[in-house]
Amino acid sequence: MSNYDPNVEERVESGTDTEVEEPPMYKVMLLNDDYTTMEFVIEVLVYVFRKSAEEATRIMLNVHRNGVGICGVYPFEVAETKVNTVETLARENGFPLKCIMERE
Ligand code: TYC
Repeated sequence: MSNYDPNVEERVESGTDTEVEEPPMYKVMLLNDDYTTMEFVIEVLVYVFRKSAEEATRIMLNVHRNGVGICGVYPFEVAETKVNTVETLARENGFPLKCIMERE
């Protein structure tokens, strides 16, 4: 027979107080430079970061004026893929555009 007794409550130890851990998130940022065209940066923001043309223009101008700007915040592997895609597209098109990621 089993030892199951419906009158005995068992406690489950979860190990931590927090039941669900959120994954760490990473900001993906573009850096300004003097050679990449504004049009190319907007295309990258629309194609890679799925921004509207208006939002892409706003982000591009923010980077152009301030030197750096956030394109989005993602889990590690999504952020890493976007950084690699931006840098690959930039090199293929002869631009020095830099894209970096930083833990939030
Ligand atoms: N500064 C560039 C220009 O005047 C435009 C630019 C914007 C480049 C954003 C890079 O991440 C960048 N052509």
